[in-house]
Formats: sequence, structure tokens, C-alpha cells
Amino acid sequence: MKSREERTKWFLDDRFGLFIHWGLYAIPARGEWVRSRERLSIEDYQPFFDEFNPIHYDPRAWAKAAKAAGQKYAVLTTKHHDGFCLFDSKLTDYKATNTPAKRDLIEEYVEAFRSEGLKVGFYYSIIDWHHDHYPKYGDRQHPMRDNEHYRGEKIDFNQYLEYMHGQVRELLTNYGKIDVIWFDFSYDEMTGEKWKATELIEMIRSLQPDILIDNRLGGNIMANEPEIYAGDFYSPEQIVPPQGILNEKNEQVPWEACITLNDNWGYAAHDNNYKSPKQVIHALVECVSKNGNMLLNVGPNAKGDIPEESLDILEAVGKWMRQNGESIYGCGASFLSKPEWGRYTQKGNYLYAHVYDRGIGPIYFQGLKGKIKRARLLADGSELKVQTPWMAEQYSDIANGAFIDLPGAELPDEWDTVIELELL
Ligand code: H79
Repeated sequence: MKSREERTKWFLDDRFGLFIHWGLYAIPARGEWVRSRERLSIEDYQPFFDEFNPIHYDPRAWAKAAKAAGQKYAVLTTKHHDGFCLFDSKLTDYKATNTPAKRDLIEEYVEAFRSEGLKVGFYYSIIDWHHDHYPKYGDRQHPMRDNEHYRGEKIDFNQYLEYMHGQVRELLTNYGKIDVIWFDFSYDEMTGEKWKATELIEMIRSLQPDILIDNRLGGNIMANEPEIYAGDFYSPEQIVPPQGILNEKNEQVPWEACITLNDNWGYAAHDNNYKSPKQVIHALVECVSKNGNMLLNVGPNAKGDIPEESLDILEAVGKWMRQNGESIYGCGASFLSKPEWGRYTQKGNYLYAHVYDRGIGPIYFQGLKGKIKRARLLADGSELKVQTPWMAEQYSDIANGAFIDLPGAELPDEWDTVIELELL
């Protein structure tokens, strides 16, 4: 079996992925937690099942948008907490096949993304608000929590575990090679072996030896000796960890920040709180500058369209990525600390200066005197002249630095102007 380091190589090179939250909740259009937040019963939620008919579903178009944005892999919700399955599971009737959609939507997703050359991931919720044997009363994650009707309910959690393990087996057997499985999530005492996590991992590794597994089955991925189910990568949600992620041995742990474009994962019709392309680019650079990935989310609507606002952002990010992708792919943290004017990313001998704040005058590179072989504006490959500090004897704090003048008063790219420095 490959080591984690070998398994995660492609992932850490690719750096940028697309997260897709899509399911019945696209119809009420108030986010993927709508059933819980509004305490809807299964009956209240049933109309959405009865009418689910995404006539615009075109995963090729999704894959093309992801590819044009510079994303290299995708993760789609095969089942979210509401328990609804986009795939044709033999273990439930609560699936797309039995809605007016009448087909396995995961099969088409896998086909489309793979043929566009993207890696393919499955999100699978280990929480399940639909299954009869998933705890309801008293479980703060459940929509029917504290509902009198469920007081003293007799559930057989093993039946749920058999179902859950069985669905994972289906997902990792019926769709060819899958690159990522993204479990969501453990909480309170519902963690680790409560999910029979060791058994689950052994099954997963026997079916898909190279698949990457997130860390949400539980355990401690940062430990000296992580549990077998502690996962391949850490999954901070809606945050970029300030110092990156180090384990107890002070080694880098692979991580992927998952980030929404507005304030919801699932489609939310009235949520217009979108991030700007600049914020998204800066977030991606922030991740890479700390050895992390970014999984950027879209929530397609009931018809299967990614919202126009999201597509516009992806397109703008893609435009920047086409010119500056070399400062992202295969890159990680630099040996230099964070500069005053922006961020560094690095790949071997190539140092990428992400200039956010040009200030006036030339840009100063602390510690690089005599170390720069050449400097280029990454966007167009044009030469930038490197100057050693003048009057360095009077200003000892700049004596070991270098200056680069950028052409013109304005930055050529308003979001993030990247200077590629080849180091000696
Ligand atoms: O799938 C996405 C989220 O639905 C899921 N993980 C990502 C990838 C997620 N579930 N829970 N959480 C994230 C964090 C918990 C949020 C909660 Fe709440 C706070 C649950 C109840 C209170 C937010 C606010 C959701 C409902 C109300």
C-alpha cells in the first residue's frame, strides 16, 4: 500500500478543487440545513422529493466551469444530512431514481468530470436524518430533536451502520476509480468507532487503495500515532488556519479549507452575500502560502444550474489562474516569512511574490540580495529589473535585500500581481 505522502502527492500539487452541494434542499432554496433549522418532518420535506426534476442538469457544463476556473478536482454530495441519495443505491428508496429525475445522477457526474480530466470526489454524510435507525430524540444534529414523539424511541444503530457501510461500498464499487471520499461529520460521542470507523476504512482501502479520505470520521490526524481512521487530510471549514497545520511531531499535515462563495453550501435563493473574485484569489493564495488546498463551493439550484453569480466568480478566478496558475499548482509555503506587501508561495527554486499592496516606489525583498537569478512578471513573462539597495551602509536593515521596480504607477493586475523570482 502507498504511504499517505505518496497518495496525497497529486492532491497537494492540484491545490484547488470544486465542492458541489446539491440535493432536495435546492428546491426550498434556503440552504442545506433547512430541514433541521426549520424542524421539518419527513412528511414536510416529501414534496421536494416528489417534484425533484433538474431539467438543466448538465455535469459537463459544471466540469467545464470548474476546469476554466483552474480547479483540478471536484467533490459532490452523494448524500447530505437529509439522507437523500443522488445515486441509485440498492439499500434505500430515498434516491434520485425514484424522483421525476428517474436516474442515477452520480453516474453522470463521474463520467462528465472524468472526461474533462478532473479528479472525482464523493461527499458522503455519515449523519442521516432520514434513516429509521439514526438517533432522533435528544440528538442536537437531528431536525426532530426533542420531539415528544421520539422520546424512548427504539433504534438499532447497527442497522444504520450496516446501511452506511453498504452505501460506501456501493459508491466505491460501482463508479470506477474515485479520488476522494469526504465524510461529514463526527460530533460529541458520535465519533471514531461509533461509526465502526476501522472496519469502514479497511473496506475503503480494499476497494480503492489510493483514495484520499478526509478526517471527519474522528480520531486525531495531528497525533504522533494517528488512528487508522484519522484520515489523509485535515478539513478546516470556512477558515484558513493561521499557521497551516502541523502535527505533534511538527510535520506538515495535508489540509484543505472548504469555503463557500456566499453564506450557504446548498442553494439559497436570497443569499447574495457573495465574496469577490479578489477575496477568493487571496483565500486560495493564503491556503497555498500555508501548504494547504482550497475546496471552493457552489450550490446548484433545483433545475441543476450553478447560480450565475457563482459562475461569474469562477470565470474571473479562472482568468487570473490562466495567467498566474504557476504560482499555485505544485507550490507551497516559502522559506521566507510573510512580506509586508502580500504573500509568498514557492516551488523549488521558484519564488512567487504575490503583490497585493504595491505602495509607492519599488518593492522590497528582504533577504534576497544576490540571490535572484531573474525576475519576471508572471502574467506576461516580461523582465523585471532587480536592484540592490543603494545607501545600504546608512540603512543596515535593508542591506541584505533587493528591490524590484514594477512598470507604471498602477499594478497591472488589481487583485494580485505575481512576480516570479528564479533563485540562484
Ligand atoms: O456540508 C456542509 C455543511 O452542511 C456541513 N459541512 C459542510 C461541508 C456542516 N454541518 N454542520 N456544520 C457544517 C457545522 C454546524 C453548523 C450548525 Fe447550524 C450550527 C448546525 C446547527 C447550528 C448552521 C446553523 C447550520 C444550521 C444552523
